[in-house]
Amino acid sequence: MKIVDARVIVCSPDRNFVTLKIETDEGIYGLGDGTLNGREMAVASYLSEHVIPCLIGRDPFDIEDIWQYLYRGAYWRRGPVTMSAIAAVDVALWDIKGKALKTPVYNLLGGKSRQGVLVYTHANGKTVDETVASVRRYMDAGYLAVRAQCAVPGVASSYGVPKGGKPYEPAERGLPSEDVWSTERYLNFVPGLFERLRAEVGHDVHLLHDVHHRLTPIEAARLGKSLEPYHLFWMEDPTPAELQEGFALIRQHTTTPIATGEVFNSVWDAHDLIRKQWIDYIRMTIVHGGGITHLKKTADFAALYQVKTGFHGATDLSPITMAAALHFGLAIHNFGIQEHMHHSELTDRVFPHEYSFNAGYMYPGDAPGLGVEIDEALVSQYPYQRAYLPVARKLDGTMTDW
Ligand code: GCO
Ligand code: MG
Repeated sequence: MKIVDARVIVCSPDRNFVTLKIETDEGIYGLGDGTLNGREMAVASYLSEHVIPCLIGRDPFDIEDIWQYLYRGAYWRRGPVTMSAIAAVDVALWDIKGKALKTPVYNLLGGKSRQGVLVYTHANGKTVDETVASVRRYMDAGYLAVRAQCAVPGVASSYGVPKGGKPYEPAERGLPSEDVWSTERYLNFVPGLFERLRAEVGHDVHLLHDVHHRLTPIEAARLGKSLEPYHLFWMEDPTPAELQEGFALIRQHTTTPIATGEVFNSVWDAHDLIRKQWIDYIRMTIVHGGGITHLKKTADFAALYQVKTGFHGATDLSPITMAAALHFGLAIHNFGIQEHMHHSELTDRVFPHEYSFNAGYMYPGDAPGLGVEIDEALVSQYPYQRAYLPVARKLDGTMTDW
């Protein structure tokens, strides 16, 4: 089999997505996701200008060799743009191989290790009451694990809380909006939120919380310690992870489990975090971490240190990545949990898919390959629209981590 054509499709059915379609001489094609929120066109042009010309004529079954060719062959390694582009190719090739062999991708990764993939979704509210009600709604819908975010009093536009009654969506069209942030108010508020949640929803549901890279290690240590009575499933991104040994300080003080890595793009970003057991869950994403091929190696490395996966699954990862993550999560042994943030109804129509949710678990379906399509006629009605993630400033105006 040979690759005869490849195309990048950038569309915006409620939000932007970058999709790579690779076609073969046998009529089988594969789809890969290369969406990088707020930097979509950088990946699109990396693919069209620099990657696609090198793919034509290659055997799509040589997934490992093509991965190494694109990674080592670029000389300039790593980074979210490069690794998202490589991921788009890699995932499309796994899709092709599954279709050619007439088997779902999870079978190519070792087969089923479990019957379903445990997922968590996002609850939020402008007040504690609203957040409690939102968690309850998702529990009633069958979720066994729910992330809870709440507006912090005195901090306008808190992370994870929607504006204007719409579902929460990280990126916004137009130029970046500015959020404000106060560590002091946040740290004083969050323990009370979880105290109330446990009192109201009991102890069976898994509760998660995303700190979104906003604390110093010692502040994160204080938060983790104060949340221990409410036994969170995890505290996510407690501090920016460039300083990997910052996590050692957090670990000295708290047993609240830690998840990090949604902005990582290589196993090297997590090397110390994993081998020193400073984290419990690795959140690297198939789309931003070089695809299934590189994430499989990362997960196997993490398994040696009893670190489990907890992959990022926000709306800025297309249904193609969601499907890939579900096949992956069904197959690997050290799967922990998968994030599931609902795509809009329009996004789901543009990317018809086989995966489904039932009683807290998701299932990738048994279609050959990944089981996701793209409706190209519909796509043409929703062209790319420039959009950005917000930026954040402290109350005194200093730029801080969003
Ligand atoms: C999460 C994330 C997202 C990110 C978003 C950025 O845990 O789901 O933190 O909400 O902010 O994916 O593009
Ligand atoms: Mg997060």
